[in-house]
Amino acid sequence: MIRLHHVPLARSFRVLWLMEEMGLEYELAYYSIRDGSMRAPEFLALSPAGRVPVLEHEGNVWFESGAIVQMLCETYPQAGLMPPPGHPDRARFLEMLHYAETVGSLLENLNLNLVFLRPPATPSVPVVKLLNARLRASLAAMEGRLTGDHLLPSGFSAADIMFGYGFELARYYVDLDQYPRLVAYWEGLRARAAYARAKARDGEQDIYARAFYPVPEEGA
Ligand SMILES: N[C@@H](CCC(=O)N[C@@H](CS)C(=O)NCC(=O)O)C(=O)O
Repeated sequence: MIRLHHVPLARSFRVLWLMEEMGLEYELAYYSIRDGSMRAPEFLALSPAGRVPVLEHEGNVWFESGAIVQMLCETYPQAGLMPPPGHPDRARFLEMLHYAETVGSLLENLNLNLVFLRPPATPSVPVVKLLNARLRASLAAMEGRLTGDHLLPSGFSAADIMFGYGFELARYYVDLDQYPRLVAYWEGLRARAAYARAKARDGEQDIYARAFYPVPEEGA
């Protein structure tokens, strides 16, 4: 039995997409970040920080998207979505798996400031400016490095799922037209049949109410 604990459009989408790429059969348990369900004792027993994704897999419980992605790639090596130890792309694969969370943590902090903070609390403009600049710099660095259709010279891998997911969400905070290579790369990923199948099961997101969240004006 495989069950993914999932919030639409959250990092659990990485695992959903990977499982579609692998052709696995799985159930989804849906949550919302907004309704307190992720602070219920039953959920905290699965996920110590009350976060998604959590994957129940054949009697084991795994959390942290990067770890789950790596575990699935190791459990199903026939899917060929991870260069094994000793492969020339192995180091780059691991770098990208974790770089995806450098981007993910910036997005998360922008979300906290601009999406989840409730009045009378107001976002810190200097902090949001800094987060936005760091997000742009982390994407620009990848724009400069990308040389082909995928992050690894050997082709599509789970690293594209980890990083590509974050690139899609960056559109809420930065103008993606600044990164034409990454946009072309992302268009290629979105065209994958498994991505479309994952999107069909993702569910209605209730995180973002707007299409774009600019850096607020000082004193606004
Ligand atoms: N590094 C963790 C981060 C997980 C995480 O923060 N997930 C978010 C959704 S994208 C979450 O569950 N947030 C709920 C909360 O912060 O209360 C991972 O990659 O799995």
